[in-house]
Amino acid sequence: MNTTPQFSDDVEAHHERLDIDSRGAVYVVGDVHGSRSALEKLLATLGLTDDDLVVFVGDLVRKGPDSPGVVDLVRGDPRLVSVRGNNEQKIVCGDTDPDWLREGDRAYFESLPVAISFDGALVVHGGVDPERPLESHTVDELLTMRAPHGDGYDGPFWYDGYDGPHRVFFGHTVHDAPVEREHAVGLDTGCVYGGTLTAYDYRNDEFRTTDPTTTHQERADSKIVNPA
Ligand SMILES: [Mn+2]
Repeated sequence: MNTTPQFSDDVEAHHERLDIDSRGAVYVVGDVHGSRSALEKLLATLGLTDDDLVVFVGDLVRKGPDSPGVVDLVRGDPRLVSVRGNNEQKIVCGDTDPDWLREGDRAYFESLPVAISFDGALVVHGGVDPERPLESHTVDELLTMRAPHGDGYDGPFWYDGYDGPHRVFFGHTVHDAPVEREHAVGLDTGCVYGGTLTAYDYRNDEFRTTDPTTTHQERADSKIVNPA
């Protein structure tokens, strides 16, 4: 399955299609949330070469201790690319104006695509509603999808009902272990809540994860999903 996803014009304007044929290793990484030290540890574990590619599922910033440090790391390395998370979107829309925000940060977040795709893979921050065509989704829906017919963290979650055609890599919903389904791979393992930072090795179909991190924010257990 190698189909380019079809979006509405609004989303397509923020969709980046990547050709990974000439790339080496390809990783997809979960929500970093300003946890620069966890990101540095993960990248050291991956040992990237010049041809490798790392795609982040968004929410690079907010909640953790060093959002600017994470922005600098990702912006400064052409091998690292990210979709926009709802936390970047809040800054783009002016809903929040964090004190760490610097000249150029907002423009950088605005430059981030809402969707990145390659092969049969689709990377978005939130997810997709399994009962509606991809073309009908808005930018906000792709950024915040969690439980389309449920109530937030009570579920049922979108990925429980999704059977393709794309394999969707996502963050946004915190899990105590990565979600691994045929058509959905959930990578937010809560590194800012004392969990881990997770990468998915696309070529080898395996997860790479840091040790549990320092807790920067407390989170109720009811807002951490067990994917089993
Ligand atoms: Mn997040």
